Amino acid sequence: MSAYRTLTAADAVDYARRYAGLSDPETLINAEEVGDGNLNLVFKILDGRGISRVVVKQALPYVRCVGESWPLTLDRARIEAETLLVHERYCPQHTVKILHHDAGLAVMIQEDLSAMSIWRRELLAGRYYPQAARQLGEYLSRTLFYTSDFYQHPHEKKAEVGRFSNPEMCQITEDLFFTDPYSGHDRNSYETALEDAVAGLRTDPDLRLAVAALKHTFLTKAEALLHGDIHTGSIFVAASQLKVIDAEFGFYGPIGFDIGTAIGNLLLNYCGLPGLLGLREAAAGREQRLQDIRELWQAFAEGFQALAAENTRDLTLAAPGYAHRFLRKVWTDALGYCGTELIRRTIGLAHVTDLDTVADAAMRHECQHHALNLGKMLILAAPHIDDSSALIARIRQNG
Ligand code: SR1
Ligand code: MG
Repeated sequence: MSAYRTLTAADAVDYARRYAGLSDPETLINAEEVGDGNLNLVFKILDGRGISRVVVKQALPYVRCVGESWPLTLDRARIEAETLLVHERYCPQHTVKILHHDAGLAVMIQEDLSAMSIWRRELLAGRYYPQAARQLGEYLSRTLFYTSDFYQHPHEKKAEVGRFSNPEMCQITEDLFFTDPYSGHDRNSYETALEDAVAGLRTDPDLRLAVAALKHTFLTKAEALLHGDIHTGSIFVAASQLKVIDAEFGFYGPIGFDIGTAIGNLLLNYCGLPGLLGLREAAAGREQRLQDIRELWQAFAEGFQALAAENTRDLTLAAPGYAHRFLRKVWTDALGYCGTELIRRTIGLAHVTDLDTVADAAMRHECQHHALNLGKMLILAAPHIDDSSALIARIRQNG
């Protein structure tokens, strides 16, 4: 294990030459820093023809989008690499390949995905990938089933909960999802036009109670090894392919959190589309998002149930009908977490381009209000929304 130092572009090239396992390492000559997320350095490593061959990703010892005033654990790089390796074991078709990692340097080398596109960017441009939601549902069913108590031996599961203990990253989620938006934290960020709506979040006792329950579940329910931050900016898509990256928030938590975050990001796009594409153009995209949500849940739930029927190793959990009953609770949890993702991405520290890049201010505020109302409705009504058809009906009623 190496001692930590921040890599320069030249270091990153040298590192990739040594550790990427390429048959022609000497052809790597250049690095381009392309990190546009909130936390890390990301270098594409290019050969002499300017073709990106691998990606070197390094965690910085602080939150990149805030600066050195917010220090952050480097152990997140180990957690990210190890989470992706576990997820790759169970779902290689939809998980980025980790070629090498070093916990001391907080660095990993990943396969290059330049032939694919970030899903969020495609959704923003109104480009549709009809297979993507089903593939994401498959990724979620496989990674979450095989790391759950349905499959893992209780001793292994408990050891894995320890290996993936991720307190600093979980605290970011605990604060940004469940505390800041409902308590007027300085980190929140929104325009004055939203002030009344934001004040309403702080003063709604039923909402505060429902969010408290969601946070409590997040803190205590170690159901499976989650991705922990599965938004459309962490997913690459192509015509027939989908790959998930960026699992530094991985930990053993409630399965509904991953499902809800994923659905929440599809809904953020649903809310932003009229502002991004215009009302007429947005209509088709919105129908696609609703279809995506239906298919994501269906692929996840059917996949999980099929795996449970075939592969449940715990005799008690194998009781006929139990997996079905368990998934009902996952669905309710997911709707609540989906609501918290909509709200925190609209008024909290970390926003999404689906809403923020709407150029016309009045339209942007309308899209943002829509996201807040939808988020609130989902948090409050989650226990009364029985299935994806009922969810879609509620979304349509909400505007
Ligand atoms: C301080 S990190 C802010 C956000 O960026 C990441 O992508 C996560 O979504 C986190 O909540
Ligand atoms: Mg991320």
